Amino acid sequence: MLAPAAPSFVADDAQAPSPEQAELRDGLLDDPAHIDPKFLYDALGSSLFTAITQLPEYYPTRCEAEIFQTHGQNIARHVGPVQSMIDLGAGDCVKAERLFARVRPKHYIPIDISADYLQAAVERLRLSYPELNVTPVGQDFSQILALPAGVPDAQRLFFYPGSSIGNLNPENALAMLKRIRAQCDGGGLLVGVDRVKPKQVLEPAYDDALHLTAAFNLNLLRHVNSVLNSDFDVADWRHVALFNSARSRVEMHLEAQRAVRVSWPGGKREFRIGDRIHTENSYKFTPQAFSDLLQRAGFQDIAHWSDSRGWFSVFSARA
Ligand code: AVJ
Repeated sequence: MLAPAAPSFVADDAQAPSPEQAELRDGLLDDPAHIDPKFLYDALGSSLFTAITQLPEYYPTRCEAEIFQTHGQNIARHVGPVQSMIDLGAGDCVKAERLFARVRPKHYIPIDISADYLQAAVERLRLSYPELNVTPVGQDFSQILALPAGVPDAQRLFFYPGSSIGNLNPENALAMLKRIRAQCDGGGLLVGVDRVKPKQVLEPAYDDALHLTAAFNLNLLRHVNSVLNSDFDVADWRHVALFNSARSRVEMHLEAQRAVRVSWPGGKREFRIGDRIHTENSYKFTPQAFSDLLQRAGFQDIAHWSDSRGWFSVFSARA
């Protein structure tokens, strides 16, 4: 028989932090402070991101949709037959759904860190596609080392749209591409990549007139409070987005509007006015640079298609 659970005399703040809490605490104590962009995506953050994709300034989603509209047939031909489609950062699953008619997967494995948001999307999909085997995984896909049991290991297509790969620094992007290739089993990768362009186009996309991106960035502090039991006051912070051309990335930060003290069980940090917490990088590529990255990861048979303005590209590559 199991021993009855010990009564919990231990105060909350004396308990060992979870891996997520430890990660947040370490980032907050770093100089400069940083928080991983995955913390942008609680349920509200995922809804805000979906709203962002509809903003006139946020061009990537529309450019990518245009590419699939215009070049869908050629893309599907390059991809070839697909048994299972693995959707990295699936969100509302709408992008994958638009490809089902062309790619015709038998299994669909959407992976997204926002598990509740994903579940709602999957319920919709199951009604519309009763023949499709849908196996959702509510996890951060950068942490996933093995796919769920039952995913056929032939003709796998990894679908990595929306330029999410841009969140990773070049070293981590290469490592991620190598890991994807190792799991492809003769299949391939379809990945969306945002391109280098003037900062007059890039910066408004990450600092829109309606301030939805500001809300998206600031909401991260609410999510952090709920995970870390910290006491961030959203009103103390302001959204900053800028194009760092030397590093070819748009950066998002949260900047203290006054002197701020933030506490959590077992720790605290003081910020001066103007201090920043780095919350996201969104790397921009030239087609040549991204081709090189795919090649270094071991992919071959690399093709890409672009929108009419050359702002965004979709790459297809074989393992
Ligand atoms: C979902 C990572 C592709 O980098 O453009 C949108 C996230 N951040 N606005 C991006 C985001 C601010 C987005 N990705």
